[in-house]
Amino acid sequence: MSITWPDTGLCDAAELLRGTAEVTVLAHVQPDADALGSALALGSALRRRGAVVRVSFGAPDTVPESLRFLDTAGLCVPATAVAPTADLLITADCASAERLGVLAGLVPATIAAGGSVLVVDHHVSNTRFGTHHLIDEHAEATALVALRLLDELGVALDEPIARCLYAGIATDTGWFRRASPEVHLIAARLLGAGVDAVAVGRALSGARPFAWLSMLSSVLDRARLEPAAAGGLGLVHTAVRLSDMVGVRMEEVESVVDIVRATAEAEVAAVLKEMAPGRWSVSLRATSVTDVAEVARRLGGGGHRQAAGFTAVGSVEEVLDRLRTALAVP
Ligand SMILES: [Mn+2]
Repeated sequence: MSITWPDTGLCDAAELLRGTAEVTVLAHVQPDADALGSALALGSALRRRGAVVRVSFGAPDTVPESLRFLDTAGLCVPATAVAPTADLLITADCASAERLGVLAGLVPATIAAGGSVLVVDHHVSNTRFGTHHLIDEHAEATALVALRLLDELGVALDEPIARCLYAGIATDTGWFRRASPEVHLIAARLLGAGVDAVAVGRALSGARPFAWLSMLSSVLDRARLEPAAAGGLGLVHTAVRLSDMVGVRMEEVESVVDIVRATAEAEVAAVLKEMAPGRWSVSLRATSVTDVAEVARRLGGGGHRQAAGFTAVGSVEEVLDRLRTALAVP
């Protein structure tokens, strides 16, 4: 049984940050730019205020190569080097404690030791697993929630912090395609702080190993369109097998869904990524009406309306069958 605390105001969250001397900031496992960027932006601001800061995530063991340009202050430490003694634990972009992977135990440990756990997030499915919660499910990115907190704290935006926030916002909005006018204004503010948008874009999605091309060639060749699936709106899917992943990074594997989702004849796109033999991490994307967060939830996962995921064990066909069934629920 878990206890849920009510949501915390911006003012109270900022107060929590002001009073901390040692803080651990965690992103979710397999961090993306929003999770790690938000964690590093908050961590950098707190380091500047004199706190001892560690930023980490449950897996992988090192910072994904394409995200290393975000950690200019060297705040990231391996999960094994996270001290259990911090008086404040902040989680960024984590909808549940399980998303912390091997570090999930830090939540009850911190609370048991009398510390606070501040959950900063934008997932509608957030389970409110901390002691304090700053969650805006309408925010396009956790980085936007983090920025509000930094503004409340009175932090001056320098380029490294602005870069982290910009990276999170840019990726979570599909390079501003799904960004509101307000978010464009925030992006302008971040660019005004010195962010090099071209360099961020190149680091995150424009600098891929040559092996990416042959991986794409195999994986896209196996893509299938099922017009009758998803209530007749269409499903397009493919799988990235372990044997396809030779010579590419996880970043390249994660990029496949952004190509597959462009299929006009399909409302829903699914990419099965083989994490271990027969163990799959599945990315789901929807174009308009389908709520893939709900579909993912039925399969034990979660996420957002248009971007969600779940994990599954079995053959590709078995996983797809479960997905077809979950998509068929009206
Ligand atoms: Mn996010």
